[in-house]
Amino acid sequence: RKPGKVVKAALEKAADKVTELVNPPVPGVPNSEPPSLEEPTDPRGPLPPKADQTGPETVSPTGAPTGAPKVAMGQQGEFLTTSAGARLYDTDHSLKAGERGPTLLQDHHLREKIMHFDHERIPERVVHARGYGAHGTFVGYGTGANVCKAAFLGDGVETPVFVRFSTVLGSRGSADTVRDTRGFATKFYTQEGNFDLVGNNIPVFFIQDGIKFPDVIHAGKPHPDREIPQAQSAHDTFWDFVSTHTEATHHVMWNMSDRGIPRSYRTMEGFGVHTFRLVNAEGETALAKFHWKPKLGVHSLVWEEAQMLNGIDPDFHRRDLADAIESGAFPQWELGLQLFPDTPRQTFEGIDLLDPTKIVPEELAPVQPVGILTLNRNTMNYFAETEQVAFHLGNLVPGIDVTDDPLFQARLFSYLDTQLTRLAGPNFNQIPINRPHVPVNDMFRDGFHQQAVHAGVAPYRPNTLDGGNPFVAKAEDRPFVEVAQPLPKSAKVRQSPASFADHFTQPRLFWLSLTPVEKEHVVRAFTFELGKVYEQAIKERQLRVLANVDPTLCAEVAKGLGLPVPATEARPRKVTPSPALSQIGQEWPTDGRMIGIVVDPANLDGVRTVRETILAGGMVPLLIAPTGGPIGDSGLVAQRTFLTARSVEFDALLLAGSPPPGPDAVPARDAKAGAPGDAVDPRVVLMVQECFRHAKAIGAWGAGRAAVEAAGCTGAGVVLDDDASKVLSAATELLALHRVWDRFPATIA
Ligand code: HDE
Repeated sequence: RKPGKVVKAALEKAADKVTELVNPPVPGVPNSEPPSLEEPTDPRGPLPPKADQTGPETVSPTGAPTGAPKVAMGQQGEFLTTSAGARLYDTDHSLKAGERGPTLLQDHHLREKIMHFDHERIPERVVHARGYGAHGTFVGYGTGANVCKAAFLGDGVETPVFVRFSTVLGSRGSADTVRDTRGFATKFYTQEGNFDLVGNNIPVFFIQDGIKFPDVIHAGKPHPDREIPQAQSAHDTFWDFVSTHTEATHHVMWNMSDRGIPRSYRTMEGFGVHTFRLVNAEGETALAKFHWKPKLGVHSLVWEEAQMLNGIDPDFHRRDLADAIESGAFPQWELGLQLFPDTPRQTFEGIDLLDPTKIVPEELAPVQPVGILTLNRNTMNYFAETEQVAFHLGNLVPGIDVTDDPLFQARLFSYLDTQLTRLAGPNFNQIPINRPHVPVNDMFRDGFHQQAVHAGVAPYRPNTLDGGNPFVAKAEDRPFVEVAQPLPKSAKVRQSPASFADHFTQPRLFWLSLTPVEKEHVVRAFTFELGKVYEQAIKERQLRVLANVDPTLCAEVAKGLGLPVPATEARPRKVTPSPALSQIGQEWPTDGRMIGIVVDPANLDGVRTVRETILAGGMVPLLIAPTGGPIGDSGLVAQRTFLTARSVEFDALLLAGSPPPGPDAVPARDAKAGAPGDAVDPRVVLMVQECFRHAKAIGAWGAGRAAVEAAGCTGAGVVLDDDASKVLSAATELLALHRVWDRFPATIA
């Protein structure tokens, strides 16, 4: 009467039999599962997404609203299912012929789960593989409207954006604080389609013609035989290339300067590098260079700090950006334009605007702010957003057009082409992070990973079957129209204009614009990098290049390398320095700067007030104590311990106490009993010494002074006082200058 039950009972009996046969009981081992940890069994509704995790705007592949929930949330649905939606009752055990038997081929869930996992990785970007992204908004000031008709620059117009910062040379898993150029790519989801500004934190490039891009990258990437070194330029092939391509000198000068090791993405300038052509509503054109100016100022790490961070916290820049956004300290950059008349020669003050190895000093063409970018939302899924975002210089909107810069032109091909491999087909603009926020009505069809179900029968124009749709836009519908730029009267040639041959004037301009301490850093960086080169001939050749830039630079590097200064005919060119190129000498807001406070739980004098004042000033106080968690019953909590804290995390260090060595402290090897340092935990002493070496402000009050004394650190930027508030205000003043450079006066004039 009840066949279901009968069949079930028979099946269970048979299964028991099979189990017994295949998996005979082992004496002493119970034939049952170990007790599992308690887990929730009742399906619940989705958890509300965190405020900063609403994910990318999701419209349909054709741009029409989907009506679907904004974000497909993983781990939030009621039941675990297969990818085809069938509910699953177990995902921890494969289907086996008995508990100890072989796995059955029929286990669809096992095969599907492993198959999908096997294919989770996509090729990393061929350059800029290591990156980090965040969402935000751009608000136009309206000040650019007289030169550019792009709607997103209009007064108060708010446009969603996604920004991806990156290093260039390293693999996806490489460290953040390597010496390298940084990418600064912005996708503006404008009401006229996506505009991608794919820039760097250095305003010039290594090469003048895109055809050399594979060469410079092959030289910069690890050596092909052993695949070392990772994510850096301190090796033979890089210096072999740049010493034989003197057009790279300007970019190399920037890389060897502090710009190559930014303190944070939040303190980095961005540059569009190439000259663009802007068009206003009247059809008038102007040439322009794009700049991003960070509200927090331009700050860098010092080299030793950068090297230490690569080991201590390889995700330093990622963490810094994500933490700042999470805490509500939204980083901001102003977008600015340098404007030049669109003359037939396309030069400005003798500088060739089509040469991407040249800048135009800000003193000659001031950067005019046209809008502000705020990053205010972290990604919800790294892969879906940061990894799958695809930037392309050809994504332009009405009012912004290309120029004939030969580097720009080659990029126009590369950024489309590269996605075919990386994102596996031509439909990458249908991936949510890449979708425009306006309707898409292309006539592209089919292809791998097609997400749209296109209706209609006539994806061609003109047609009579689909009502003539889609129509081409008329002038009043604001289409993108290329500027009718006249072509030069010339034969086809494979050569560059004569002006491209000047490779040394601007590197010299850069060098002479730096302060002595910045120059010293450049010298040390060249000496370090060339010191890692094996081939003597390469070092000598690079010294000859430097002789063309500046005799002092060349002589100082030669001294460090222990090589003779090359004889040269080079006569220093006359240049007018551009103070805007220096990072030192201004005061900047201290918002978001990290201040470590070493505390001794036995004596918390002044700690609470100092902590609250730091927070009220928009900075981040981090209490460092012998152990983590609540500090006694003070209500204060230690966020760092002597085991987890290293100096490189902090912009300044304050000491409210000098805690004795903790139980887990390893004394210095050469420590003598009774030495002054003995009374203080050696890790605190090390922290003070490192902060001192890295020219950071150090302050101590009360018992904290003993730790500074034990570290043997005195002089500029070390503030000792009995009054905790006075110490804090002096340290904050020093922070605004970024570092205490006076501590180590530079020896280079
Ligand atoms: Fe790129 N570049 N590039 N580049 N570039 C790529 O595109 C290329 C250049 C820049 O966060 C690739 O989607 C060529 C200059 C950034 O996703 C690739 C040339 C500048 C990013 C490519 C250049 C840049 C890229 C690799 C010489 C500064 C990361 C993956 C003609 C203005 C974008 C990808 C992101 C990425 C090619 C030169 C900036 C291969 C051929 C100059 C910020 O298409």
